[in-house]
Amino acid sequence: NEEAYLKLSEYTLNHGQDRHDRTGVGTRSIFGYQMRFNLQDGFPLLTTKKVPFKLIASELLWFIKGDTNIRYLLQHNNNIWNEWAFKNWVESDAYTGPNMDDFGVRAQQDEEFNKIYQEQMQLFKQYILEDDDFAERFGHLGEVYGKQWRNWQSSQGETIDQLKQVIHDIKTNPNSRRLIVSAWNPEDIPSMALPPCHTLFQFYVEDGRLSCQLYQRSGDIFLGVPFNIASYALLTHLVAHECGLEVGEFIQTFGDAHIYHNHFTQVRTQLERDMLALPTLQINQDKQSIFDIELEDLSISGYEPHPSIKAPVAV
Ligand code: THF
Repeated sequence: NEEAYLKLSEYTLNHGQDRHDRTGVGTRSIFGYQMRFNLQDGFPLLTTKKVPFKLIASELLWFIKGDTNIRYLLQHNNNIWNEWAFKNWVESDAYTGPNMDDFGVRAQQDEEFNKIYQEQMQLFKQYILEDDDFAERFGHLGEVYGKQWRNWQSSQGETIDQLKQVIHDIKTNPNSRRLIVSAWNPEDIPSMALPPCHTLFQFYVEDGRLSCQLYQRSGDIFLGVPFNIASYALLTHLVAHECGLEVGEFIQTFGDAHIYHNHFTQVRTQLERDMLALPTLQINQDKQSIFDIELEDLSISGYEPHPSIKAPVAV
């Protein structure tokens, strides 16, 4: 389980190619890789560093609701998508503050600028939370996961609820080879803050166990991937719970998996640590449907990881 993740980190560090990337930070990258997590062995929340389960759960519930506005995330103290919405604001006519060009890279290199950036980000969060019009205008990330999972726009002007449909199909036709949800909508790519990294996932039912495989076109190994593993493991648990199935495996298949150049020291620190016992997930048994589950209905127990390791996120 966790070992598969540590092997990916180690392999990429030792055998990856250094490349330039869109964010300007630079990565070491490999192409084509697969990890398997047996969900019967425990919930795959990494123990070699602390991974914040509540942030993962609130992000997933946000997708499941079909929401694409960061306001819900901010209401749950979840800041992981702020930079992408912030970018829309500072690049718009409505923004009159100090110049924020290339803020992601500059905030890391220039302490003076970082202060100014933090101030603007604080303001941005406050406006999103307190001003409905502002949130409507700048809180949306475009047609991202929530939109494609729940409200895919068809050429006939209808919307397709892929998630509801796939759950229905798992219940009625578990042997189907078409249990797929796609977030990759070529028509919508230009309007997205960030084209979906989790391109497509497929379910598989065997012996009363539900497995899930994700095809991920791009993975930030140190920051994003630990979130992604836990997020899809949680999704698999929630869908299994609704369908009256046990959980099987989560399989994560990558296109470009990479470590950012400013994460190398952190990765090495993590690789020196010993793995600990995996936690277990509890879901409120009074709720059956994935669409009724709220943050309070989910908890993790037996999680005593090594301390968290801070790292800057590339925008
Ligand atoms: N962009 C990049 N460069 N990496 C990503 O992982 C990523 N995501 C989402 C969209 N774009 C991305 C955002 N997901 C963190 C975790 C997940 C994110 C973004 C940021 C992060 O900073 N995690 C910290 C803790 C954060 C906190 O406590 O607030 C950590 O230590 O894990 C891929 O989904």
